[in-house]
Amino acid sequence: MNYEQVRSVDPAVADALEGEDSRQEGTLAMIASENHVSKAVLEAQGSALTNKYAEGYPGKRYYAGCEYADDIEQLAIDRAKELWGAEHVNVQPHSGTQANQSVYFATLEPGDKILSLDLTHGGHLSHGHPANFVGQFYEVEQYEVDPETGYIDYEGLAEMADEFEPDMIVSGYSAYPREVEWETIQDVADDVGAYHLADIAHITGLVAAGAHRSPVGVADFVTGSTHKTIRAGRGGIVMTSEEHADDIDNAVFPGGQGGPLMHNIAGKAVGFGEALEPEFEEYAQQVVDNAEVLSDTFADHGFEVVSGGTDTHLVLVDLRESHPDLPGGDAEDALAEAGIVLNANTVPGETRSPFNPSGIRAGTPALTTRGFDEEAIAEVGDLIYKVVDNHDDEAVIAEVSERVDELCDEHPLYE
Ligand code: DSN
Repeated sequence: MNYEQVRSVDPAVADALEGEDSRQEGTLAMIASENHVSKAVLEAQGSALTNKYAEGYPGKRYYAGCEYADDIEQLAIDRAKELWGAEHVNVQPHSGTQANQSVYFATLEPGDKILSLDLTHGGHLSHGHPANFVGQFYEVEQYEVDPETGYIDYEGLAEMADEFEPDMIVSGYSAYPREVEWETIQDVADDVGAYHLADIAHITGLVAAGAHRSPVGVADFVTGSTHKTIRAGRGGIVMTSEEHADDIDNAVFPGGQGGPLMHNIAGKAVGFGEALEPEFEEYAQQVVDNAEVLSDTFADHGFEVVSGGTDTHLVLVDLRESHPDLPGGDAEDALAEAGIVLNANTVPGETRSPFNPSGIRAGTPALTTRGFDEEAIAEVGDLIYKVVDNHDDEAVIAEVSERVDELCDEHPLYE
């Protein structure tokens, strides 16, 4: 990117912006929630719409001058409906967490009960962690994955629901590598008279492309982020049926937010348009194929892969068996030194602190955007193992770093 204007008024920020561009170009982005949006999405997000207030919804705004904001928001809505097949879509949430907040606000009273997956088993802060508003405003109980298989313990979930009688069951996860049985969870919700929120933040793109089964039309509410696997402008989205449309719209605005971030909604519209092109299906399938190869490569080296593999875009490794003295945070640091950027993650049955947990999580969306295929991903898997296994050997880290530089050059970003 060219930051000529920024540089002329603010060299310090221009330096940091250029630094970030170089960092993204010269490292392997394997944080499972990240991706590289197109230049078109970047341009839309950087547009003059950042100047515009447009409280309300298309055709029903509280300010004048919203004709282009209306066009853009309606395009984002229409494209989202086509991508996910939803009856009603709200594209205004500033983030996935705020999308979730709007669903809780639309359906629950403070003190109502939420049943969701434990954070250390792959859940998300906004599903009920005590440090998040959800854990403080609502009564939360949490289900887990089966300790033997690493898959959601659907029977345990049903038993907990019978006993706890939740008002809301949350499915959809941040560090769960397997396909989710939305219908099974919906049946449990129906049995106990609870709403069902499916948070597909991580897998929006896989669901849109048919690479993961869809909860749209199954769960009462589906939320997501728009900048992860779907690769559109940054923010969140809520999908629901006509029945809940007004409640959700009122819960987003004025319930939880003021002016929508129209520049980000422009980025959503552009990214959704790109995802409607046939190539996006190939991209999403490649993301999943690459994750499977990464998982197999890890397993061949002796890493313990949680659940024994993946059906999605991410692989979760529990380091306790193969590298008992290496916490995930230390592995993350060594990998970052070699130019491989991923995150330490808690694992089911976590025994360490969340600040330096027992696992690492690796995702393939961003590398797949750069054109990494199965062969290239297998090599990345080898490099990750090499660094983890030699995390205190500077010579090995330097050698891997050189190879990472070459891989980045072979797969340029924003040519
Ligand atoms: N920060 C995201 C993730 O990494 O999973 C979730 O919000």
